[in-house]
Amino acid sequence: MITRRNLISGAGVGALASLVSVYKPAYAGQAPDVAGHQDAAGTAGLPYRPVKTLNGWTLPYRVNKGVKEFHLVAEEIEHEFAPGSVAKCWGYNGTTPGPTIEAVEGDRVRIFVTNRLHEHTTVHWHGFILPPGMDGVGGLNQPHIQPGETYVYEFDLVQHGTHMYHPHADEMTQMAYGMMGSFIIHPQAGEQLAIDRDYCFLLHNWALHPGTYRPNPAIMVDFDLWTFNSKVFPAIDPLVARTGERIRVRVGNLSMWNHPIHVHGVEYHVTGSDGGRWPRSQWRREVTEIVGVGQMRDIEFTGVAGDWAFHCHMAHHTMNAMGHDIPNTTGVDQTAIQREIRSILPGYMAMGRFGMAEHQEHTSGGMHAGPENTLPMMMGTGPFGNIEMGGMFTVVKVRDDMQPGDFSDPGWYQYPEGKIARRVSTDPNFGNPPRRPA
Ligand SMILES: [Cu+2]
Repeated sequence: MITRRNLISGAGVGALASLVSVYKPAYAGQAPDVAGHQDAAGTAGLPYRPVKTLNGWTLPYRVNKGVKEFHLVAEEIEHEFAPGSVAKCWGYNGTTPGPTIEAVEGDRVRIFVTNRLHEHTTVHWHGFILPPGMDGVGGLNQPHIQPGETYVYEFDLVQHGTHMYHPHADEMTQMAYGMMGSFIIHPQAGEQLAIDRDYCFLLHNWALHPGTYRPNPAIMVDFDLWTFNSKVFPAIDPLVARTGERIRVRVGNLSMWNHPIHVHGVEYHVTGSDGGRWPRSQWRREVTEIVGVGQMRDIEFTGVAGDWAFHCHMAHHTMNAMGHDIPNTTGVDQTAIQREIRSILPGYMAMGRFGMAEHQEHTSGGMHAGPENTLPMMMGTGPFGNIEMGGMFTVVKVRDDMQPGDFSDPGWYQYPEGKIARRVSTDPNFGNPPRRPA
């Protein structure tokens, strides 16, 4: 058993060295799969269950005389939010968010940061208890890392929990372009209650205005894209599990809004944060938990067979770019104006008289094509039709026959006979529903 105290003694260091040498072969040679999926088979022998980063990957490391060495590279990248929308973004090691860093409480880490941007940067280790010279605030804690330079950070991990890393230099711009990553510290003593699937992702917003190719960092409120790990629905990976498995989802927020994270079909417990896994007495039962700007929240639940929506409950955050300034057309008969516009713009179709649902029908039908490089406001098709979502939305897919460690998409849920809402009438005057007397 390694404690903080005996780590400092020579015997403790030796014990740590032999412990970390166990990790090394597990990750040795593991190539980052930028397209999106960690190799579960490459993690055998780890003294912890690795996290699954939605649409992301985990940064391999090497062990140098008992110290875990990581290397981050800050650089400009081309990023796809979903097919049909790519942009020049900034990230780490080729992706936004950057790769997830995973280590264990009690580890000493050495993190090299190479700056391939054309302006200076730093990295702040968000939520970490560390010496002030390692905290990464440019100008305050260290000189800035100039273009082309490599700096090294080195500190002990004295806590466990869900953490993040991000620049603390021209922060507004660098984060607006996508520079951020998750940093998970596993508890040294193991998990008191075992976790079967451990997911993590970061919340973010982007001012990628219709028809443009670079997010605008100066925008404060009018964002166009709302993302889980820099992806919008339906490009966000589903959270898959086997019935009865204990699932943890770790959510960090580096966007400029708070996000009420809501899961259907289960009552979950909020069980942790950057403060680690909380004592059981502090767990709270919720169905929606606000993850505030700069906060981390861990939620846990037991998998129930089915397809369950998992999303931010701000309705505009499950939409893609929209014209916020257009007049409200609900209830407005636009037949006459449609006729007039068609005389100059053949094929023009007015929209929105009865609501906005027709938007997805029209865009998927090839009408109302927006500016280039612009996603429709609503996307995604399920087994019963358009899902009419975008942005911060994905699906928890739980199946009885999902193999442990299998994260592949099982397709849509097959509903048991008679266990699905169904049509009983097409007459609007059907039945005799009670109405409040006038
Ligand atoms: Cu939100």
